[in-house]
Amino acid sequence: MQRFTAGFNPNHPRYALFRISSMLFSPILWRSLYVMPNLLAAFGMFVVGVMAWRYRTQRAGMYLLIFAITAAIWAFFEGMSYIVSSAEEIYFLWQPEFIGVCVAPLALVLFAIEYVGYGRLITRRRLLALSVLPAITLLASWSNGWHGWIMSGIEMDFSTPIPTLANTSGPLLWIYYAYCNLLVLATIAFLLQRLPEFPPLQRRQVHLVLIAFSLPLLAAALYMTHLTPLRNMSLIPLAFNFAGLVLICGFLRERMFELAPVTAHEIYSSLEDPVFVLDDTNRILDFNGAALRLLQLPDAKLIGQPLPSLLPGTACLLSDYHAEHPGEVILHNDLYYDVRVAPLQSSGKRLSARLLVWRDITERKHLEADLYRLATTDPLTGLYNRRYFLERGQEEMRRARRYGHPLSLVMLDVDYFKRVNDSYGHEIGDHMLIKLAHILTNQCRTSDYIGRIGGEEFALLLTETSSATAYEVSSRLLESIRNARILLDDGKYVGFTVSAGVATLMTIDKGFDTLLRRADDALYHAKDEGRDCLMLSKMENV
Ligand code: GH3
Ligand code: MG
Ligand code: MG
Repeated sequence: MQRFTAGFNPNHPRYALFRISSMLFSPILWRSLYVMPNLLAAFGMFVVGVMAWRYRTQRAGMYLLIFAITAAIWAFFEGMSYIVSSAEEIYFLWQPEFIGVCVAPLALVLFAIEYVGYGRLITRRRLLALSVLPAITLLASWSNGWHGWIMSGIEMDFSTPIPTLANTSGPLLWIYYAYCNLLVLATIAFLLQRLPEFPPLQRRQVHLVLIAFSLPLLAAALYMTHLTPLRNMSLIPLAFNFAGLVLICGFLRERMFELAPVTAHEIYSSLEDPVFVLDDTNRILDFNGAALRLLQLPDAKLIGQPLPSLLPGTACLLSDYHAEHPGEVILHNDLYYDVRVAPLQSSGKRLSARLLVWRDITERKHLEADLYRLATTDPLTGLYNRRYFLERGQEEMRRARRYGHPLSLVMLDVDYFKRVNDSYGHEIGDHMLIKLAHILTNQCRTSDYIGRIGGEEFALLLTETSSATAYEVSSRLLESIRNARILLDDGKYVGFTVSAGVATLMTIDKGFDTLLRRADDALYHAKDEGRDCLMLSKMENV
């Protein structure tokens, strides 16, 4: 203040502006302008790193964590380098700073690719290839004293408001800068090209990445052309930090880790159900891994092949091009599939291609078959149970009436079965019932129905069979049963007989139960006659 001439009062409010401008030139303020943004950015990135720690198990989270830590290191040491004032000290700080310089840009690019759902493109090999130049640059930065590839000379620039390291980038650093810019540019170009593929919600995320990525590009351009507002102050670490912050904001706003966009292809290939895309002549245009396993053919042979020639079971399903309803396909190896056919659409436009989604329903089919068997048959003999036999009987009766065909019913009951149980035990009794079931099954036609309708009572429904034929058939059956033997535990054999009653459908039969009652009456008649014999219902003549 002594420099001011007498009569000039710098404390006068009139000179406030002057006072402020002279303060602006104070070295401390200048230094803060270089230092503070970097320290703030380092702190910001540190916070981001803490936040990203939670998500480190996801790949995007891991890239973000690596980016945040290395970007924080970068900004912190960049800030520190404006506090020290000798070239040696700055150079010393560059050693740790280069960890950030060499890792953060790549980590941010990887994070952005993962963020927009193209993480599958980052294979281990590609990652390795992308890391080569950053690794070389890092090693070179640590051994710069020998070759000067990173900094061609280490000298201070005193023309800046505070002493800074002169911008003397060596050849390798130029190459590395160009590489980073190319990486960022390539990512931008890739995203721009793919932008139309993204649904609107995810398009916002891509826009965010594009905005964030243009910042480091701008900063690099300014630094290279010496156009930074503060001379020799690199804005690149700030720009990368800021880009990271923009993405973090997106993350907070859209909770992107929960909503991480997934591309259709990823869903498609990770599906456990086989999926095919066919053209309008049913040739395969695309397929997923599960589809390949279904066909058990080499990958290369599939594209262009007509699906019905590989899987004949699909021919019927695919014959109607406009059918969209699901169909069932049974493959040769007894596998059941539910196949859904859907036309492919692209932005509202129908394409001449169809999507086939297969679902393995073999287990369900087997379960259904088991349930059906349990509901319709008797577990001991495997014959139809009473309920199912009556159902079939009613239907056959209606059919016989409609076409005027004969229909006969035979009721059979094992004679003195209680004695068999009492003398030889229940197990032998069961064997006897199974044996009887075998004889009935072997001697009847497939068009006949055989049911176990009581403990030791059986019924035969003989379709297209007159009273006389039914009598003949039953006589033969009784003969076979008479000759059958059951092996006992002591090696001896025991035989058994049955009594039978036969009734043939007549106009007086109101329903199947009437026919059943008549056959039953005839059976009791046979029992009364001394058993091991056959009686016709009283209302019929042979
Ligand atoms: P009838 O000649 O008059 O028909 O005499 P029966 O002894 O055969 O007739 P009854 O109705 O008195 O006895 C039938 C026996 O069948 C009674 C029951 O314990 C037995 N039984 C019913 N279901 C089964 C089965 O699933 N296994 C065995 N072992 N026995 C059964
Ligand atoms: Mg009985
Ligand atoms: Mg009996």
